[in-house]
Amino acid sequence: MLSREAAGSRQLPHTRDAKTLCPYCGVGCGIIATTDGSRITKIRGDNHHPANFGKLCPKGATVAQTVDVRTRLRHAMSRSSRAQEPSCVTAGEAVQHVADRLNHILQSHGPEGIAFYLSGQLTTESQYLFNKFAKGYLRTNHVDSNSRLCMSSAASAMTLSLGSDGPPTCYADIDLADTFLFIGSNAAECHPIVFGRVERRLEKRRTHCVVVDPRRTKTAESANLHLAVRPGTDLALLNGLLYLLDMWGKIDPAFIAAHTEGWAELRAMLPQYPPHRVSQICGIGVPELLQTAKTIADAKRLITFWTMGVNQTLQGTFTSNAIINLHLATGQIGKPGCGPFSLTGQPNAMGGRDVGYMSHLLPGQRQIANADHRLQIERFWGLPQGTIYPHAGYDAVRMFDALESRDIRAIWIVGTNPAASMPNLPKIRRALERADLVIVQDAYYPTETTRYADVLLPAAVNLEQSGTFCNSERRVTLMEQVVKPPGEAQPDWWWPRHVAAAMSFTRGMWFNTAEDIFDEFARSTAGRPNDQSALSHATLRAKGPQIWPCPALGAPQERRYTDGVFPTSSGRARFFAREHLTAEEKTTAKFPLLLTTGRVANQWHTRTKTALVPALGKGEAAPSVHMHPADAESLFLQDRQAVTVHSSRGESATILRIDAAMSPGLVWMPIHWNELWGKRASCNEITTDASDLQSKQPALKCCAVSVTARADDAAEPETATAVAPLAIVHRHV
Ligand SMILES: Nc1nc2c(c(=O)[nH]1)N[C@H]1C(S)=C(S)[C@@H](COP(=O)(O)OP(=O)(O)OC[C@H]3O[C@@H](n4cnc5c(=O)[nH]c(N)nc54)[C@H](O)[C@@H]3O)O[C@H]1N2
Ligand SMILES: Nc1nc2c(c(=O)[nH]1)N[C@H]1C(S)=C(S)[C@@H](COP(=O)(O)OP(=O)(O)OC[C@H]3O[C@@H](n4cnc5c(=O)[nH]c(N)nc54)[C@H](O)[C@@H]3O)O[C@H]1N2
Ligand code: SF4
Ligand SMILES: [Mo]
Repeated sequence: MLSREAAGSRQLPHTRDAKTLCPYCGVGCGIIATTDGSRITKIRGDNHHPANFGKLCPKGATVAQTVDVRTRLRHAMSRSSRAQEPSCVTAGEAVQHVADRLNHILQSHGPEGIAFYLSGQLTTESQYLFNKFAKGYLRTNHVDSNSRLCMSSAASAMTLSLGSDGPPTCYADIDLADTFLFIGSNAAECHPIVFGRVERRLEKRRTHCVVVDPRRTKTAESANLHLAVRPGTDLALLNGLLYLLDMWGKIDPAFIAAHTEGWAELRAMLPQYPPHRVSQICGIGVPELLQTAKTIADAKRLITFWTMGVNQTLQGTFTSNAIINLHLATGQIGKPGCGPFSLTGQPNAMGGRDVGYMSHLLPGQRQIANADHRLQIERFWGLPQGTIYPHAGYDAVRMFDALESRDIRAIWIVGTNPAASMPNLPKIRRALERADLVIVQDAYYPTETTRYADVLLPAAVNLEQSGTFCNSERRVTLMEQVVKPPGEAQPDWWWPRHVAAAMSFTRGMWFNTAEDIFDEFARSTAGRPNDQSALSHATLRAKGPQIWPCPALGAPQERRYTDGVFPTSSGRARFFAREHLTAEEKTTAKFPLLLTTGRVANQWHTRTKTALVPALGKGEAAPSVHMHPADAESLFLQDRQAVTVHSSRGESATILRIDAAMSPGLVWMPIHWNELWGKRASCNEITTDASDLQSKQPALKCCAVSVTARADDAAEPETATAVAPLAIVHRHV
């Protein structure tokens, strides 16, 4: 009954080179993988790929070591009660089981009882099919993704200010720019190949770099100027910079008059941000502020990169709007070598946003709340008018709230590990415990989330399938399949395709290849701001990676908005006058320190892959909380001492690291070490799920905590080897 037409059974030629992509970050580096027919024998950077021109960082270079490993999920598993351990079932049995249980929930609770939590690490084809299955066939809009924790603020700001999601810039602009501003981005560790390109540019004369980050990061070390702002104060900084630029006559009145709206209102607000006030709010000196403003005023070509230090704050959308304000006011957009450049976190978060895998979106940058957009997609999918439910579904945080309150009964989690990566984990665990049905589709086992699964579906990783990813500069690359997936693992789209068939949703879900799904997706974007209708797997194979917009009639655009026309209702870009609010979580006598969280260069998120590569575990390979020497001294804490970090939500067991890169009063924890490493090791035991009102993105970058010595050695995280904790649990399966 089940077709094995997908990647698993395709005949693959023996020794050969295949063009594929790095599965890690949004830089989207091209890889040439050599295979002997069954194994990957060599990985090297693709010299012709415009994202990396042959370069790879240590994660990308070692990706072959994460494929054929003991911790791969090879077979489907299921259980009928949580009291049992899951046992292996065939793919056919798993499909039928999922179909029966979803049918049951549809009948007892209606479509709104079912939710999907997807990932920016899936192919566009898989993201598209899950979204279509849920919104078009099951008729639930409770489809969200880990992009809610990641890109949501930048995406909503680009849509509000410019009329379309997706950055206006491209990587080639880096080679043309003379000034770089990094706000809340540690690109040296998180987007290393892009940052390398910036560093090469900085070797040239008359180039400048300013980094705004509360920590002295590796990125900050390469900069001419580092502004160690207080967390959550970037909006005040940006308003203060624009105030100075305007006062100095360093704005572009002609651009403002011809291509924008809302300047008068914004300009009227700016005098509230004089240097002395901004310096107080941000905790930086007036001279540094003036120097930054002068650097920007003198810039002929400015690129502003921003990521999680902005997006994961309560004013993430407004701060992103303010970054765009700066570029609109100075006319530094739509021209070579300049523009606001939101770097994408995950390798295919841009593709996910293009297919509309958020609870408020439909394919082709369409909005669920827009009746015309719904009708267009209903027609396109061949569904009766009124099929798509007219209201947005729950965002990620609200989705888990609804699971806890039993509004939602079933959740299908694909390619993400919420029991480690969501804020306020004590609540997430309660939600998963209370669910009637948890389906976890992952490539590895165990993860922090698999322990809650009633059904486990094995997924192929990207080197085992063909499909597309779209990177930070909006470039779509075709990944060729390199090796076969293990056991009964399948490309992610295969599972909803077959579950849909078992639920008798055949028409419209009957795809047999990723190529067919891509063709439909590409057509869905025709005429939209993210038009990719000229693309197909065949075109991408023949012509190489392509940037969108790439309409069927017309040339692709590396740089958007070169004509000064924006896809808003008026054709003008919009200024937004956004006030800085002191809304981030406040320190108290009980929780006197601010915690921020983030990444290190050689680990990837919850480490299901990077824990498998011993070379990446060298150096700082354990959970930690970093603290300024003065704070450690006043708390009588020693370097490498076992400590507990407390917040009003929970506590995290970790190791203290004294670190002069921290500002006094601020502590920092990496996100990579979670429950599989040690009990309560995750920073998300304590983070807040309070969210930005516009984007619904949680403020993962700032919460109030205290740090105390930990006496209980028994609860200390295991630190034997980087791989052991995963392997130990795995052996029990
Ligand atoms: N090595 C590695 N690379 C990755 C990833 C990974 O797991 N590992 N993940 C990928 C993904 S999905 C993402 S989203 C990106 C994230 O890439 P980044 O956003 O660069 O990484 P983070 O470490 O999360 O946060 C960046 C910086 O924000 C700072 N910050 C915290 N609060 C504030 C604030 O209020 N204002 C300012 N200005 N800065 C603040 C932190 O100190 C931190 O240095 O990385 C991608 N690349
Ligand atoms: N405190 C704090 N929390 C954060 C952040 C932060 O900065 N601070 N950052 C947030 C951000 S920006 C992000 S993007 C999230 C990331 O959080 P997650 O998405 O939870 O992190 P990953 O470890 O990448 O999880 C990916 C999961 O998919 C599996 N997987 C890998 N490849 C495939 C595949 O091809 N198919 C399938 N089905 N599964 C696969 C992996 O084994 C893993 O279990 O974390 C968020 N959480
Ligand atoms: S920079 Fe990102 S995409 Fe490139 S090799 Fe490193 S992790 Fe992979
Ligand atoms: Mo992310």
